[in-house]
Amino acid sequence: MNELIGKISICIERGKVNKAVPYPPDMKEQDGSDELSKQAIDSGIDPNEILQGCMVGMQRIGEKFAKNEAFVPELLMSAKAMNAVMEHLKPFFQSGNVKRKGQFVIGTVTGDLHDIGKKLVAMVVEGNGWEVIDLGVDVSTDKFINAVDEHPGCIVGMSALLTTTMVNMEKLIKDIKTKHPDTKVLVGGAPLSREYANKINADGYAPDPQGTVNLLNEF
Ligand code: B1M
Repeated sequence: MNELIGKISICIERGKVNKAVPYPPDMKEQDGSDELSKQAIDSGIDPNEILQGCMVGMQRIGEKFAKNEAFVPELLMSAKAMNAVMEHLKPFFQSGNVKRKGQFVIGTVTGDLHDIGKKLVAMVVEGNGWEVIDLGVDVSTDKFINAVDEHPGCIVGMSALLTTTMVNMEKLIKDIKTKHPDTKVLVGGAPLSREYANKINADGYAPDPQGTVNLLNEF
């Protein structure tokens, strides 16, 4: 792994956002994910590689959390560090295309507050020529349905990161399709699978942002 990307991974894992923030104490006054990702971009490193480095850091903090070696505040700092990188990556993923392919409504499902993956999907979809309406996190059935009312013909995307919230997707899909039978609903998020998507009558499952774009382009 490139040295800068390795350092970015560590910043994500440790929740080191920028030089000014004194957290974590042993990294005080060192560059954080903010400065390092800017340096990486300025030195011509592919934004996709920077993103891969971030995912490694997120994976590591997730594993520590699962082993009770890290707790929610640490996850929050990692999320902050990742958001700082995403601010620098946004222009690359969103650049270019006229928004003419259609409208994509996306939200993290009821009960779920994870939004980093959903934001990445939104960014890449937008960069591929779709208008994105991001409903945020903990999105209720009513909010999804209102968005479909307001954007007839849109395609809906749902994200879930928890095994306890992915189960909410089935009812959300049923309710949306009861009111808008022709609306296509795509689902994604770490605990999901194609089999699960089929089981809950989703119209498609995407493991990542590019997979979402590929599915959208098929409709
Ligand atoms: Co939480 N968390 N978290 N967390 N968190 C996980 C998901 C967990 C796996 C950690 C672990 O135990 N190893 C675990 C879930 C276990 C499970 O259900 N099986 C967990 C838990 C338990 C919890 C809490 C319950 C902890 C607690 O309070 N005790 C709590 C729940 C809060 C809630 O939602 N109600 C909680 C809270 C949080 C924070 C708020 C602190 C923070 C989120 C901050 C934020 O998002 N703004 C957080 C974080 C950061 C994580 C980990 C460490 C990282 C998640 C992440 O951002 N990954 C995570 C462990 C891990 O993933 N390794 C963990 C990076 C992101 C780019 O990947 O989101 O997978 P991901 O998105 C990917 C794909 O999944 C896909 O594309 C993205 C890019 O490739 N994708 C889609 C995502 N959505 C899509 C939608 C699509 C298509 C593709 O639509 C078509």
